[in-house]
Amino acid sequence: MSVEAVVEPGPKHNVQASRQAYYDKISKYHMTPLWEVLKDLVTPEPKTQVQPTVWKFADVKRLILEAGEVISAEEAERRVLVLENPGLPGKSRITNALFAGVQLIMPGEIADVHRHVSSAIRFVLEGEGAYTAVEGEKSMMKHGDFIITANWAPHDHGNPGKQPVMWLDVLDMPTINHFETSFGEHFDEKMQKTNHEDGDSFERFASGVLPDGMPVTQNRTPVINYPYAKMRPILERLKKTGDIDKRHGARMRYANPINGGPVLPTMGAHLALLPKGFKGEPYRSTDATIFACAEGHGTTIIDGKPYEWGVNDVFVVPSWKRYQHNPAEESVLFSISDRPAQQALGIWREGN
Ligand code: GTQ
Repeated sequence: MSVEAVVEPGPKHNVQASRQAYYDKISKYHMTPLWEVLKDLVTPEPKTQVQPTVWKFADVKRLILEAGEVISAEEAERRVLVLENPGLPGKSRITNALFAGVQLIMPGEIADVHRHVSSAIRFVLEGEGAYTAVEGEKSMMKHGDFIITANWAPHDHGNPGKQPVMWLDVLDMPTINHFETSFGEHFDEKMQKTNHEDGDSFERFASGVLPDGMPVTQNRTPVINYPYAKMRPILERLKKTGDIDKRHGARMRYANPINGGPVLPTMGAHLALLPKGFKGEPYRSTDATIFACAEGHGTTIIDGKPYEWGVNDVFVVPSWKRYQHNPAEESVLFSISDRPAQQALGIWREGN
C-alpha cells in the first residue's frame, strides 16, 4: 500500500468520482469543464503536430511517373501525389493551414478547367512544354516559375509538349475548409479560351507601371506567372551588392505589384539565394514554412536535427521550430507559408 493511499484514501477518490459524475451530467446538456482542457487551449508557446520532413525528388519523380501508368490526368481530374505530413496522417496537409502535392501531366494530356475558393500556387520542378491557363492567360511552365491561381480563378493545365512535366502545388484548402467556405465548380468546356498571350500579366502589371485607373485595393496579385528567368537575375543583383540577410540569404518576397502586399491573402512566398559558404543564423516564426530547392544542395538544421536537400526536394519547417540553412554550394530556395493570413489577423510572430 502506498503512503499516499494511507494518508488520503477516500477524499481524493471521492473528489475525482464526484467531479466525473458532474462532468457526465453536464455533458448531456452539451457542456464541458474548461478547467480540464485550458492548458491545451492556451499554451505558453505554439504546439504543433507538424513534423520536419523532406520529400526527395528522386522518390517523388519515380512514384508520380508510376501514377502516370495507373490513371490518366483526365480520369484523376488532377493527378497529384499529396505530400502528407507524417504528423498529420489522413489529413491531406503538409502544415495545419496548407496542402501540398506534386502534379504530373504527361505529353498530350489535359487537366480540365475548373475553379474553387481555394487559392493555388505552382512551383515548377521538372520538364518543359506544359502550360497552366489562368483567367484567359496561357502560361508555359519552366523550372522555377511561380504561378498563381487566385480564389475563384478558372484554371486548366495541358501538355502539348514531349516531356512529362511535374510541379509543386500548394493550396490553402485546409484553411478554406477550417472556415467551412469551400465552393468549387466545373465548366462545360474542357479548356479555357485564352485571350491573353503568354507573359501578358507580368509585362502589364510588374513593370513599374499600371493600367491607368486600376483600383489599388485588390488583395491578390494580377500577375499569373513570376518566371524564374526574370527572378534569378534579381537574386544575383542582391548578392553582388551584399544585400544578404544573415538568416535568409539574398531573399526577395513575391509581391502584388498593385499594393506591395503578398501575392495572395492566404499565402506568401519568397525566393532566396544562399551564397557559397553561407552559414545561416537561427530563425523561427509562427508560419510553418514549405521550402523547395530550385538550385544547389545543402542542409537545414530544424529543431536541432539536420535535413538534407537537393534540387527539387521539398521540405517543411513546423511553426516556431528554430532552423538554420547551411548550403553546400550556392543554392536557391523557394518558400511559401500562410504568413499573410497570420499577419492580417495580427497573430504572426518571429524570433531567433
Ligand atoms: O491544379 O487545380 O494539387 O484543384 C489540388 C487541387 C491541384 C489544380 C491540386 C486542385 C489542383
